Order: sequence, then structure tokens, then C-alpha cells
Amino acid sequence: MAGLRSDHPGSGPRQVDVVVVGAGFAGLCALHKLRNVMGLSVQVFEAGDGVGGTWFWNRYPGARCDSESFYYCYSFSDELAQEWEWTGKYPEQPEIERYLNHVADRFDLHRDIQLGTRVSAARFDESSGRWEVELEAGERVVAQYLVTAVGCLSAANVPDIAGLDSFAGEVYLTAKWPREGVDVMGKRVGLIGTGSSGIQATPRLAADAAHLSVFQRTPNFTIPARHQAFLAEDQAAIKGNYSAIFELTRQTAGGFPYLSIDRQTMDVPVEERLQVLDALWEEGGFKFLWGGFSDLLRDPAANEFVSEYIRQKIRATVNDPETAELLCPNDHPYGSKRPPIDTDYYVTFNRDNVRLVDVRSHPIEEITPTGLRTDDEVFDLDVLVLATGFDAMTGALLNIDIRGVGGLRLADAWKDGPRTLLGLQVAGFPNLFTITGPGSPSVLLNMPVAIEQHVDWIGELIDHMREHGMARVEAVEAAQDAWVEHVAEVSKDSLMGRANSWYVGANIPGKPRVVTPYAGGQPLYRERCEAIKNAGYEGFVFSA
Ligand code: N01
Repeated sequence: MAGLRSDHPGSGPRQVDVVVVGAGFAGLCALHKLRNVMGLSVQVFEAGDGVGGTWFWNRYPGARCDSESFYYCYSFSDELAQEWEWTGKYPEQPEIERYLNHVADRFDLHRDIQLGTRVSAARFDESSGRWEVELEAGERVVAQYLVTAVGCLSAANVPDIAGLDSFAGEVYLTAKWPREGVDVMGKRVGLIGTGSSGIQATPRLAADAAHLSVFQRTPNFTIPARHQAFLAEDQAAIKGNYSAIFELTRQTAGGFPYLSIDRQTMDVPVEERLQVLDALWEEGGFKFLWGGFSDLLRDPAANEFVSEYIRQKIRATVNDPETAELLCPNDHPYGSKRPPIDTDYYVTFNRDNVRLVDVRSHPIEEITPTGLRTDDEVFDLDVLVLATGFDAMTGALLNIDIRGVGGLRLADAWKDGPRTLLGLQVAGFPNLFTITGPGSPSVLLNMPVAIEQHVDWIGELIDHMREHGMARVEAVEAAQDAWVEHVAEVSKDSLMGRANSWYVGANIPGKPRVVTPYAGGQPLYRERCEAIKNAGYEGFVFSA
């Protein structure tokens, strides 16, 4: 029976089949599949006071999804897809949070989600073959399987800037924005960070603040989103076509429902190339990266052509030539970092109350009680906003003290970089599954597609074990080594390794530099997952 627990008050820790850590897109999907569909007893622990994960925490002004609403959603239920009405192309955070709460209500998920509960540790007990999961408050729960759904971008990076604690004004992380909102009306605001979060927040903060100083260390290429509200006919067209849309998302390299074009940039005459880029610029969104030419992440010359096209757009938009030049990226190829999508970012620098401060040439020296000091100037601030990113892909996993066979700590197993088989399992950590883990395509895909594929694969594996009377599964070290090598190999074709981005861990001091997501594309990844399954889970070892 779904939700059945062998609870014996007073006779040791609670026992369930599965503990899931996190109630974002991945955790909700896992709970639905494992409990509602497969009948396992599942307990989800969620640190936040609500469901939503990323879409619970990142409620900063301007937070909006960069993927289009109609495919950035679950495909596992036709009824859900038909009944939910997205209001427009790129939903804002509150709308996605409402969607995920609706999913939790509709599939009766809340009763197995314990909110406000952080998992602090998990230890595999070899004698029982069970995971002992420890909560921050001290309680323990025992489970046969431990499924992490902790998100790839959830461990916020607080920069190590001298004096940060001394600031007498208000400090906010975009990644942990207060639920009650922040009023910056009439205040002097400083924003550190110009990644996707900073780029989305800048125009909104500028609109309300008395003055906004954007402290930029590295300029970023961003493409206009061109958000539009949906009309009734847009809704009808989407809903009438949903099964084909979802099917396509499972086939394309990035999990988007668009076929990519096999066209090499430099093979196309310059005039035509520019026409293609103009049309994509007008359309907006991620399509700019893959919808015109297929070689931007492989051919440096093609990439430079497109990078220069974007720089020209910046120069044409920003009135002050010096500011425009500072906004032009020149240290990494376009798309080698996760490309942000914006609404009115560059034009915001034409406002009288906004200033771009180049902290590459003049580094931040310290935060003072009254503001921020660079090596050549003092800035008086009332509010400091940190849009300084995440310890991506491994941070949230390693924040839990996970110990496998022989007490091996995950942090030690991964001291030179994460090692997984398919991004789903780790040798030495039986019955642990890492949804969208390092070594899987995850962040390079439309996330819900990546999540559903992982959850289905895990569910099938658990079914297989139940059918064959197996209680324990573990990745074989040699198979894991081969996968890690394959992940490194496929990334060599991409320019991704050239940027100092969170894709390679370069944003976190001391983190090993490894291209962490699987860059071989969704079709090849799915093919590998299927082949391994069809070969009786080759590379995994089972025991009763
Ligand atoms: O973080 P980032 P993010 N002094 O790491 C700067 C997803 N996302 O939260 O580049 C000064 O990209 C840092 O500078 P530098 C998306 O996948 C999605 O913006 O290291 N600056 C950089 O400018 C995205 O890629 C959506 O030189 C410092 C910035 O902080 C990912 O999350 C929306 C600094 C961090 O940029 C991460 O984006 C938002 C310091 N000490 C995010 N430390 C949607 O889809 C850091 N920086 C809606």
C-alpha cells in the first residue's frame, strides 16, 4: 500500500523503503513515481518551509524561468498537462512555485513531505543493508534506498569578502530571498554578481532603488528573453499537441521540443549568417545558442563571429561607450558558460540611477559597516545583494555527510572531482541514487526532462531488484571509471571547458576543475542508460 510505513514508536528509528532528500522538481517527481505508481513507502525531507526547491528559494525580483513554460514542466500526467494553464512564455518564480504546489496537492504528495527539515548525514549500515538518515534536529530514519533530489544549483555561494559580517545595512542572497520580499524603494543598493541571477535582478532593482551599483567582475553574454503572455489560441495549440511536444523533448540534444539545425556557421555567407542571427535575436531565448548554427560550441571561429554579433548589440544598446565596452565579454566563448536570458538588462545601464562598477580592474577590498570599498573608491549602501552563484552539482550533496561502505565519506571519494556511473550511482555507496547527479546531462538539459528520465530509470531498477529478490545494488568501480573517462572525453569536443564557470567548478576556490555535466547530449546519454539496463544493468552489482 502506498505510504505504508513500518513505524514502531519507541522501538527504534522509523523505517521506510525510500528516503528522498529535497522536494523540488526532482523530489516531487520521485515521490509520485516511487509511492503513487510503485507502491513503496517514501519519506521526503525538505529544508525549505514549502515545496519547490530552486523555485522556493530563488524568489528575487525578476526571477523567471529561462526555459519556456509549456515544456519546463512534468510530462508524466496528461491530465496535469491539460489542466494547468501557463500564463506566458517564460513564467516568473511565483507561477512555477504555484505549479509545483498544485502538483503536490493534485498527487497527494504533501502527506509524505516533511518541510523545514534538513538532512545532515546518511550512513550505509552494512549489516542491515540500510541507510541511516540523520536529520539536523537529531532524529534518525532508516531506509532501504536513499534518493537525493537536492538540485544542481542549490548550495549558495557566499563570497569570502572581508568585512561582510560588519555591514550594518541589509544583506540578501538572491538564492535565499526572503519570502516576505524586500523593499528597496528609495534605497542605495549594491549588487555583486552578473550571472543569470544578477542579470535578471538588475532591471527590477534599478526600477525601485534610489541608486543601484552593479559590481561586475566578469561580463556575461545575455540574450533577450522576449517574454509574451499566452493567448487562448497559444494554449490551445500547445495542449492539442502535447504528446508530440513531450516526445520531442525526450529526443533532442538539450531536451527542448525543437529540432536543431545541422548548419555550420562559416559555411554560410556572411549576409545570410547575419540574417539568421537577427531573426534569432528578435525571437529571443536559448534558441540563439542552438537554433541557427550547430557548431557554436565546437568551432572557435564560428563562436567568435556570434560573440562579436552580441557585443555589437551591447554597443548599440548602451549609450555610454565606456560602460558598453565594460559589458562586452571577452574572456570566454559565448555559451561556454550557461548563457543567461534577460529582460531589459543592457538598457538598464542607460538609467541615471544605475552604475556599472568594474571590480575586475578595481577589486573589492572589503565590505564596511556603511557599504563597500574597492581599491580606488568607497560606495555607501543601504542594501547589499549577493548574486554570487552556487557550489554547483556537488555542493548540496557534499553538504550532507554521506558515508558508504567501510565508512567511506562521499567527500573523500570525490576529493579529486565527482565520480559516478551515469551520474546516478557511486561505487561504494549501495542503494544511493543521485537524481541529476554529476556526470549526467542534468544542467545541460531542460531540467524536468532530465529529472523524469532519471526517476524512471531508478524506478525500473528498483522494480528489477524486487522482481529478482535483490536488496542491494552498487556501481562497479571499473564501470564507474569508464563512465568518468567517457564524460571527460565527450567534453573535449566542447568549448565549455574554456570558461571559468560553475560547469567546471572554477567559481569555488579550491574545487577540482572538472567538466561536471555530461556534454554528450541527451540521445547518447539515454542510449547508454538503456543499453546498460538492457544488458541486465551491466556495470552494477546486485546482492540479495
Ligand atoms: O551564478 P553565476 P547565478 N566578487 O555563478 C560573481 C541558474 N539560474 O546565480 O564570473 C565579485 O552564474 C561572479 O563573477 P565571476 C543558471 O543555470 C537559472 O547567476 O566569477 N563577483 C558571477 O558574475 C545559472 O547559470 C535561472 O567573475 C563575484 C556571479 O557572481 C546558474 O543558476 C536564473 C564574487 C555568479 O554568477 C547560476 O547563476 C538564475 C566575488 N567575490 C540562475 N563571487 C533561470 O533559469 C562571485 N561573483 C531563471
